[in-house]
Parts: sequence; C-alpha cells; structure tokens
Amino acid sequence: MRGRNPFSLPWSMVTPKHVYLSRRRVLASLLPIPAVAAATQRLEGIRKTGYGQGEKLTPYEAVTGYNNFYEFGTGKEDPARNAKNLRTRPWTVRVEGEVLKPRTFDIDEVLKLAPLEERIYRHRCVEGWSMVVPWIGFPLAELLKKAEPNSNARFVAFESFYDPRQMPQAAWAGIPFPYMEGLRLDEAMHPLTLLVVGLYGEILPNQNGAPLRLIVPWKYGFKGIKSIVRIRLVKNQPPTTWNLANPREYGFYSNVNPQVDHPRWSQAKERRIGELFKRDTLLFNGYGNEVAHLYEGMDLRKYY
Ligand SMILES: Nc1nc2c(c(=O)[nH]1)N[C@H]1C(S)=C(S)[C@@H](COP(=O)(O)O)O[C@H]1N2
Ligand SMILES: [Mo]
Repeated sequence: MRGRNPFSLPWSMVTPKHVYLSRRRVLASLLPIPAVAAATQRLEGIRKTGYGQGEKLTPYEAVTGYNNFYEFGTGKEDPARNAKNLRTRPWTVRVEGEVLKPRTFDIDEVLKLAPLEERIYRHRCVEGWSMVVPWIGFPLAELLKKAEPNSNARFVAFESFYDPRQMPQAAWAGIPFPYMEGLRLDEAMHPLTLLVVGLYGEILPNQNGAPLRLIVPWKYGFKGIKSIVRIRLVKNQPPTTWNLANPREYGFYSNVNPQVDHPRWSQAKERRIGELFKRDTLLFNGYGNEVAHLYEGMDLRKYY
C-alpha cells in the first residue's frame, strides 16, 4: 500500500472530514472499506477571496460526478468510477527547461509553497456546458518563480501523469497520451491562472485531476490539464493534445469566445449544469477586464 496513504498531507493542513459529508458518504465512511476509497480530506486555513461573488455554485455531486478525464474513459461518469485508485502519493512535479533553477517538487512541498486560496471561477467546456466551482489553489506564477525562468522562456508546456496500468481505459480514448497542454508565459504568469489542489474545501478528488491541476478560467476547460507531473519552460509554442488530435477544431489559445464557433457547433451559448435554459457565453468567459490586454492586436479568429 506504499504511496496510498491518504494522510500523507502536511498534518497541519488536514483534518479528517466529518461534518459536511452527505448522509450517504457518512455511511460509507463508517463501513470497513479501504481508506483510499474514503480519502476525502478537508484542507484547513484556506483564504477566501472575492472571486465569483454572487455566482451560484454548481453542486458538489455534479462537479465531482460529471467530468472529462479521458485517461479514465470518455463517458462523463467514467472518471469518478475509474480514477478512484489513482495513486497520488508519492508524487513529484518537475519544473525544468529554460529556467535558472530546475527543480523537482514533492507534492507536499507544493501544498506549502504559497497560501492556499479559495477562488470561485466559471468553468466552460468547449462542448458547451459550464459550471461554477470553488477551487482551492494558488497562482501558478508562485511555482514558476521558484524555478526562475530565464530570458529564453516564452511558453510553458505541461504534461499529465500517464500509466496505462492505472489507466486502462485510455487505450480507447482516441487521443494521444500523456495529455499535454501549453500557455504563453504571460498567460501562465497571469494572477488568474491557478494551480489547483482542492475544491469545495477538500483535497482534489482524483476525477478532478488530483493531486495537482491547472485552471485557466478565461479558456476552454481542456486547457486545465489534470494530474500534472512536468512543467517545462520553453522558447517555442509547445504541442498540445487537442491541437494534435484535431488542429482545425482546437487551437493553441482556446480563449472562450462566443463569436468564434467550433467547426461543428456554435459557441454563442452554454448550458450551466443544473439550469434549464441556456445562457449567453461571455467573451473570455467574463474575465475580459483582467485578460483582454494579453491579446491586444491579435486576430482572435486566427489565434483561436
Ligand atoms: N489529463 C487530462 N486533463 C484534462 C482532460 C483530460 O482528458 N485529461 N480533460 C480536459 C477537459 S476537456 C475539461 S472540460 C476539464 C474538465 O475538468 P473537470 O472534470 O474538473 O470539470 O479537464 C481538462 N483536463
Ligand atoms: Mo472540455
């Protein structure tokens, strides 16, 4: 069972989760099942922030039960079922490439690298659904700064964990693995760009990309790469999984844009999970005041 200890988080940050469990899960936690299956843990000392005030949160059950994580199957309910036993300890994240100080971080170091914040962000999938999620994490910039990017660094390339033995369903997903994503350095350093370690007050459930995933709230959800093991600062725009799989449909930038349709469907509206009527999709997912300047002078139809 080495590496499966659910209590290997810094002790000060974690208390067993009791109070807020749904009745169903309280019952489950009383049953003699392996600790791994019940390994939800509260994160303590989270700073609340002003992000997403007035947004109605998408229920926990939907955030953790309706997922895209193709390593564990392509059905929306597959990740919750198939990612249960993903081993998230021990876990390291390598930061390398065009940096002065390449480093391998242990996940428990990452958790203590910067104050953890709760940020309520809108989360818009390219497929046309959206959610509102109370993520927990800290700006990616905090981690990148530790490695000291050099003057050649213009982009950041991310890579997910991939182990076909733990992820047998990946063989049928139809996309190449390991999953790869990328950002321009200024996008990666933007204060909205979040390294996420939790949601709804607890450590990240496996199906949501444990133990560490990216969230870039003004971009389509697929930019939010899950279960990250490698972050590489590079000179040139890196290859990304969905762009490799289908370059006409998925660009490198993938900013949420209601005026640029996907070749097979409109992006003008979205279905907020749990709501009956579609809502209008907002340019940059509503984060334009913060991020529009990053794309000044760029043709967003060409750089989709
Ligand atoms: N490694 C990896 N990361 C991934 C994916 C994936 O299949 N594999 N799916 C992406 C897509 S399409 C979306 S919409 C979001 C979904 O995140 P959520 O399940 O936490 O809502 O994760 C993204 N990150
Ligand atoms: Mo997505």
